[in-house]
Amino acid sequence: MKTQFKPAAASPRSADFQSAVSRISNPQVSCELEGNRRFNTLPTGSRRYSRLETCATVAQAGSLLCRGLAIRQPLDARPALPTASRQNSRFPICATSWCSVLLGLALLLSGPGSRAATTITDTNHFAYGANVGWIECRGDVANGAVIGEYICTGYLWAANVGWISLGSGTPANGIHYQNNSASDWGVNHDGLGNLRGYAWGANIGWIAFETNGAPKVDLWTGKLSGLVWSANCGWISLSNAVAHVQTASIAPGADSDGDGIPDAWELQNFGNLTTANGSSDADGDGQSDKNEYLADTNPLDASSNLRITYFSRGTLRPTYNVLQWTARPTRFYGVDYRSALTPPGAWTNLVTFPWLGAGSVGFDDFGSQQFYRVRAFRPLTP
Ligand SMILES: [Ca+2]
Ligand SMILES: [Ca+2]
Ligand SMILES: [Ca+2]
Repeated sequence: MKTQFKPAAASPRSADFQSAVSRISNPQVSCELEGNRRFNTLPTGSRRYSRLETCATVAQAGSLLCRGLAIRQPLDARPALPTASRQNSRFPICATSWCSVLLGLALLLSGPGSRAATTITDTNHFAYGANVGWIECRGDVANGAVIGEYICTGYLWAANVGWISLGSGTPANGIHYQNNSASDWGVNHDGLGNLRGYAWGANIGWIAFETNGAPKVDLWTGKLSGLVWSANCGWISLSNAVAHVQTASIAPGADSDGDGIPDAWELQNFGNLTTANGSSDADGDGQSDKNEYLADTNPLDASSNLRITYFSRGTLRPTYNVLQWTARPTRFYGVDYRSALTPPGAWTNLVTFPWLGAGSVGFDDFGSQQFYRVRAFRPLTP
């Protein structure tokens, strides 16, 4: 039985923010408050705890501390996907005129539908909220969280509060959720790793992915960090001392016409799905539209494309080379070399940079002749 409870008095912007973050980041702290129980690793027991009753007391006292021990329900005991029902909800920015409409119609959007398999790894997949316990970000795998290049979709699962949706997967403009209507809400990805927007849990209302909590995915490792905010449940951490959430890939999103370019990118750059195809070059700069997508360059600007812009040899010492190229902040880069311009000379990797937007490299080359190439690649490509 779930119990109605009021949202926590503390806000994400209060002076208690840092201390709240500290508590949530260390589950032991809250565990010690209840019967001196503690754990150092993820609990695997099958016990359940009446979290919402506990949370009610804590929330009314205006504290983010939770007095209960977070016990996650074993996966095989998960109930069926819920029908739409809402016990309680508070939208964090209800001053806006569309908010009440959003809350009402969102009831229709609460149940999972058919979705892509989760991108979350099977080794690191738990988030944690002091008031809600462990949150399984793989959901039931078939309906689990999907971290995409433009948007997130899929569902998280928490034994104490049920399913949490990251968005429908079909933003109105085909690119990003606008979070301004009942039919257009969800968590966006800005392409730099920052996750922003709103998730929805039928039992707990809106969950904000916003600047204070700074939820983010490391686009090299796939590790998520930061916190998200629920007015009813307080902070939920995506990584703490004993667990974190990690995505194995960044989903490119739907490609309705099958040309290898995601719909979102085509709509963002051309406003339609017909101008670009697998071989088109709209700006005539020699780089196909598909390659401009892969390098995140502007397909409508002939001066924007991936190319080597500078090479020098012998500046520091006779064998020292410097190579520079056009770089974008959303892409990783690697440099390869080989001694002959055409096969059978095979490309060998000189360096691959584990950070976004690298645009130059300096290195010694003792060979008499080398050819170099620069590759741009999308983060966490499946
Ligand atoms: Ca396409
Ligand atoms: Ca082009
Ligand atoms: Ca271009």
